[in-house]
Amino acid sequence: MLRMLLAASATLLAAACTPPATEEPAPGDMADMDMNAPAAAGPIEGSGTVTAVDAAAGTVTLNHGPIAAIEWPAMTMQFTAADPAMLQGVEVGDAVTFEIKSAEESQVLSAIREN
Ligand SMILES: [Cu+2]
Repeated sequence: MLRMLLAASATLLAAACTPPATEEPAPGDMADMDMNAPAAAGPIEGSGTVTAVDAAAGTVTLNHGPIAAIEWPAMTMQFTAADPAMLQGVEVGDAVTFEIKSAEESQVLSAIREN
């Protein structure tokens, strides 16, 4: 039963991390878009605390604050570094500022630095 609950939470977390902007726009919608809107462009900045890091795998888990540009609430989730070398020197407990590559690749970090 516990296993089922954990699986359900993981599914909910994944859903929360999927920005609605990835849906295909209906024909004609492009004309109404503000192409200069920050939400449409990457990278997207966020901040948080490192809760796990695997430099060899190129992954880092962050407890991040809300990210308005992609309508994310605060949560803890795993990201993949665009370049694993970015994670050298990143340690659990570090307070960091990071950049998400784009709304479409929202679980890829293009930058991370300790505050
Ligand atoms: Cu998240």
